Amino acid sequence: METITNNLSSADLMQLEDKYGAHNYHPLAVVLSRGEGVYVWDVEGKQYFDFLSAYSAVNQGHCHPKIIKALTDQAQNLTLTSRAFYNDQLGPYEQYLTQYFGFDKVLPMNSGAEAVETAIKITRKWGYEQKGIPNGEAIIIVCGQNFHGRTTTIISFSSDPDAKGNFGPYTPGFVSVPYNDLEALQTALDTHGDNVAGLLVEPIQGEAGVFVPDEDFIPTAAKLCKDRNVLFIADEIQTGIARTGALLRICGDCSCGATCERQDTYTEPDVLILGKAISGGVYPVSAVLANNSIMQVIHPGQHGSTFGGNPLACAVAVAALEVVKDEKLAENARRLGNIFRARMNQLAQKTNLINLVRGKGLLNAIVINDSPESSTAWNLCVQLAENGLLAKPTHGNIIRFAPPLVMTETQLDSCCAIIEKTFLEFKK
Ligand code: IF1
Repeated sequence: METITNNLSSADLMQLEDKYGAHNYHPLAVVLSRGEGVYVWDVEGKQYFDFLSAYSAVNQGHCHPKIIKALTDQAQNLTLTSRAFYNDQLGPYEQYLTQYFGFDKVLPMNSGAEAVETAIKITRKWGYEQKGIPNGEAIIIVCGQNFHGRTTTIISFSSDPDAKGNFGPYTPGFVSVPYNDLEALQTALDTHGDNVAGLLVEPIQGEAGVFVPDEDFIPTAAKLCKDRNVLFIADEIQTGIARTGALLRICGDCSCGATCERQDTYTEPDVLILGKAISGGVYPVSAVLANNSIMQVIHPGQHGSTFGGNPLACAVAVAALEVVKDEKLAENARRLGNIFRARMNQLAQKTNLINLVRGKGLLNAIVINDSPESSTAWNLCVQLAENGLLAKPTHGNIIRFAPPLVMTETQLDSCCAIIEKTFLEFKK
């Protein structure tokens, strides 16, 4: 069989995906073949600024040399043992990761959804064995407009009909409250009281359109949970790893980029869920972190996965997390994010296409002044690609802008110029 990529054009490659691949995505018509830092190139050699970063998985930039070296070095030795045996990478990785984020233990998984499912299982088991919830009656509170992955249990509590429709029967045991609504959360906690095992929440709702809650929402929600012996579960799969200008979004406005002396802005979660950029986008790595009093509910044979904690994942993740600190990515994301939002708010004064600019660090979105059903946001992204910048709408009329955190101010300036040019020349 011919090698798959011998001089096939973008059109050829898109046709292959259309013919042989499930149609579970609707990508922009761009076929990428190389990535380096903030840049990607398509099959025909056109260069783009990547302003999506694989949905915040490539925070460290495409093919970061240190992370790639860790991957290729480890790949020469040992890639997978399963957990039937120990391996020489897992213990050091677990020590590094738990000390990096300040928890006693980690349960290593692969995809973000797997980590969310893991957190749900741990929370339920803790509810029964530690909190004394009657078996089978544990409730986990979630927020409307959430996105936590696409498994059957996770979409069971989705409010997105596309994500949920015709995938039933659904997993019970979830109660949804409006995001950023402390009163509704308090009511749910009061109504379901002793049966609530946890609250699962994104510190910023990414897929919902980079919805940044009120400053007091996360800290107060965590306190309401603490007061009622309910686990506060932070899904930082998209907002974590320096993306929002702090090591974690729940660090609030501290940008030390490390596990500092927990500034008063830090909200301590009982369970922390990480994914995506924990590996710099080089390999599927996710993790659930918690202290002993919670993680102790899991015993041999009760949870795991073939690839969870594999040597390759461990080596890659250590390198990827070292890059975050060595290159001060949290500080850079904070600084450049402020510049970006200022530039976009100036642009909003010159065009009627922009309703709102919002975000934290380098997780930002522009709400387009058109209906979610319109194709304006999509067409703007098509034009942005034409002009050399890749971004994609989330829900209908919202464009997410999330470049790799290694971007320089000069590169950001060029990207803002492309966005300004595109918006100012755009004809609906
Ligand atoms: C796709 C969305 C973003 C996540 C949070 C868990 C997961 C995700 C907060 C699951 C994953 C990805 C999935 C990806 C697109 C992207 C996404 F549009 F789907 F919703 F970022 F907003 N928690 N988000 O953001 O992690 O299992 O994917 O590793 O195409 O589905 P995963």
